[in-house]
Amino acid sequence: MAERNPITDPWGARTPYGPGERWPVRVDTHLADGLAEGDVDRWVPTAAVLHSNGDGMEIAVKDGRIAGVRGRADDRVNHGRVDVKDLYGWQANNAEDRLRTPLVRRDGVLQPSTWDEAMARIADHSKQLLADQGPSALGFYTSGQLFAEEYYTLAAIARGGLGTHHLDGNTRLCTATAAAALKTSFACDGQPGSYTDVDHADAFALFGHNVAETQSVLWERMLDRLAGPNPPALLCVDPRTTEVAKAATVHLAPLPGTNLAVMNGLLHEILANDWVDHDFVDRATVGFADLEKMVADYPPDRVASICGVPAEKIREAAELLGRAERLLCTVLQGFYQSHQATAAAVQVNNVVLVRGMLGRPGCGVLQMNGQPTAENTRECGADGDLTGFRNWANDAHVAELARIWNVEVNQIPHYAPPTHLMQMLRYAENGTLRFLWVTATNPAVSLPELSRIRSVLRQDRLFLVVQDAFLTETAALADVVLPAAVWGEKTGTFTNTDRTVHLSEKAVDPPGDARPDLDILLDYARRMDFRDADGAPFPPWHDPESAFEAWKKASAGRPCDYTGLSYELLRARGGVQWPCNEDNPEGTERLYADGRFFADPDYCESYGRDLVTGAPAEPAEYRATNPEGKALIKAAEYLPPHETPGDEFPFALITGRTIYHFHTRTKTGRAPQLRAAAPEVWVQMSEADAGAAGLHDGDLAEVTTPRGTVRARVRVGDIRDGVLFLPFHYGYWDVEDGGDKADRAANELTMTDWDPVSKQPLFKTAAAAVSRVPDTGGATT
Ligand SMILES: Nc1nc2c(c(=O)[nH]1)N[C@H]1C(S)=C(S)[C@@H](COP(=O)(O)OP(=O)(O)OC[C@H]3O[C@@H](n4cnc5c(=O)[nH]c(N)nc54)[C@H](O)[C@@H]3O)O[C@H]1N2
Ligand SMILES: Nc1nc2c(c(=O)[nH]1)N[C@H]1C(S)=C(S)[C@@H](COP(=O)(O)OP(=O)(O)OC[C@H]3O[C@@H](n4cnc5c(=O)[nH]c(N)nc54)[C@H](O)[C@@H]3O)O[C@H]1N2
Ligand SMILES: [Mo]
Repeated sequence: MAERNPITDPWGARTPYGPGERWPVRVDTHLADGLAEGDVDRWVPTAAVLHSNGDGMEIAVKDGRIAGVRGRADDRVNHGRVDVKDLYGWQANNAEDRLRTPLVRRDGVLQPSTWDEAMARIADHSKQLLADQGPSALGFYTSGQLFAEEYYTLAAIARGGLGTHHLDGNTRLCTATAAAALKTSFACDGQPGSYTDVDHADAFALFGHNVAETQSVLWERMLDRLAGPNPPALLCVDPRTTEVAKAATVHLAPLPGTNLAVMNGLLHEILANDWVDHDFVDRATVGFADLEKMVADYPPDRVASICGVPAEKIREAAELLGRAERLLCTVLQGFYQSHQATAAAVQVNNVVLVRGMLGRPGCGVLQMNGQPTAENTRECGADGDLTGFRNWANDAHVAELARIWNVEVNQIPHYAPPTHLMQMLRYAENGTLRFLWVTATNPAVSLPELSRIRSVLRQDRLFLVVQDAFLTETAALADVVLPAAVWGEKTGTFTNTDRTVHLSEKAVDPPGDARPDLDILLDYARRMDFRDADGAPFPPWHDPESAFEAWKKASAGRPCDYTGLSYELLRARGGVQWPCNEDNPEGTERLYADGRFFADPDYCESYGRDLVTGAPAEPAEYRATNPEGKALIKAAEYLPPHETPGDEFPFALITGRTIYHFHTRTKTGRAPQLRAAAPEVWVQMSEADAGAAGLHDGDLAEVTTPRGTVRARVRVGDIRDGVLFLPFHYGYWDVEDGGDKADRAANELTMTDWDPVSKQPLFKTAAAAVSRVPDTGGATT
């Protein structure tokens, strides 16, 4: 058989299996041209970093450089398979244009410097601001792509060292809604389910989740079930006819911005047909009566007119959900990046709760993560969360963390909920935030309304530090640029969507003077001379393993308990699911298997928020409604988005991903195979809409919203009428000619608006117009 070309055949050959069987192994490998497995000097264990699936891999090292990757056959997540981006993406590590020295801005120009000069500038500036304005002048914007050890260190520095409330992650753009939905329904973050549920389910339901392109190995697992005996039913909810939709038993293609109405309609049918596990609902939940009352207003006919989906399809979808015996639901950006994001994602939890689909093999919900290490940003508290899934509104939890850090409790700011990113940007815009340190994210491409973002980041009065492997669009605006070691060049742990923790070992040295993020952060802490209550240097750890040991202590007794793990154990065992502690030495496959939750008022991470306004619930209110710590069923009414299609902007614009690129392409754009597979931005539209606009495949079109314009080649088909789709991967770092590439970042078009509960910005709700750019038809770029 000819060898597979992963670009043209990204999911490879099927290895079918039946319910309850073990998913067969298939090991995928890609090595540098001409290299054979036998030539490799060393194989170094790690896991995938270009999505959240956590696929176990090994890095091939040849002559001190990364020279390929191979899947780990024994890994619980992927059974040897490797996503196409991971097969090729490692080449970015070896790119010629890696940052090799720090850069500082002198006379308006970024110029090479020493580490000492760069770090001294940062520390001096910090000290000055602390003295003049206090800690609220300083903020940190981090990632879902560092390691747990690094987030824990950043949280300790920002909250325990400096005492600023302004620390958030790009998880705000990514999985803030996953966390918010889990906190709403279970009073705590953490995925109930496990990837092995795919092996047992008799129905999959994917809500705004294009798993085929965004977690392709998980899709391979699903495809292998679909190709095997007794295949599961599949529901897809997505306005595009994705690969998932093509394989689906039922495909609902709602108008963007109507997810909550769809969900209320599905729940209306599930309740009306009494496909309800009343025993489970009575025993394990509170709030069912509110849901009953709410969804009574959403009969399929009404929902059909809101969502532009036939009422009959809604009934079919509800029946699929209602009759399943082992139902696995997943949710991702089609829900999270829309308005009413948390409210809609919570209704998926409600489907699972009313159907009693928790804690058994094949049953559950994965409120998906996107980035490889987003789970750790949340656990460690490097976003708006309090370290260890503690509760900001519970003073005893803040005090406990202060004890662990040995700092005064008032050193940790907790007078208000922590500042979310969109608010930090507002403070920077207003001039109260004067220092922003960005690690491992590229906001000048990935945030909404880029013209505004550029004007905020470019201000003279804002001291901008950017820590990255490349001179990104954001780094180009910085006052100081710090060259970072990345995956493969440093050691640390990270946790995927289904709570599987992997150790990722250093395989090669970073290029030039680049340093691991952990070392850079600890260097800053020493220069700032942070001290604990006894005058000892804070944080006290000094390398990845000592940071991990410290993090374990902070996680002890919390839902994400890591105390049973160690580097040694992870080396020996590969991926292990938390909680892993004395009670669960092997790790934990499924949460809530015993119908018990982390929801006790004294223990829970969150008291919840109002789903429509986002107002936080009072502790007393929570205690009164949920004294026994059950799961919470919360209902919400549908409201239309703020910006809807109209005369001038008649289309709903959505944005998202292709299988070949990761985000702003800093890695995948530097891998020749991936770059060639998707070299330029495009706009997807339906046959009918293209016809009406006089547009054909390959024509150059202009997509306009009230914020800006993007030029993109037209791709016709596989999307519902009235909707335009743009991939958001294409920034400007590699634009050589101005030409028609000058306007190509999707986020020139998106708006400054967010979900009131999770504060996640809306990347999938905007009104747009499209028109043909004259005399440019035909030729594709
Ligand atoms: N290839 C690749 N894989 C990735 C990434 C990547 O950049 N490239 N990034 C990783 C990260 S960080 C993330 S967060 C995940 C994201 O993974 P996904 O969420 O699967 O990806 P998206 O393409 O953002 O959006 C998913 C789907 O939402 C649909 N959608 C848009 N609007 C709506 C709506 O109003 N309702 C519904 N129901 N659906 C809608 C889109 O048509 C799209 O198919 O992918 C991860 N994996
Ligand atoms: N329109 C639109 N916009 C979106 C989305 C969408 O669907 N539509 N999705 C949103 C989502 S879900 C996400 S997650 C964001 C992603 O947005 P970004 O986080 O901005 O995307 P990346 O390109 O992954 O940027 C990560 C940066 O970190 C660097 N990096 C990688 N590893 C390391 C490391 O170990 N250390 C350091 N210091 N740097 C490192 C990379 O070189 C890269 O520049 O985009 C969001 N923006
Ligand atoms: Mo993401």
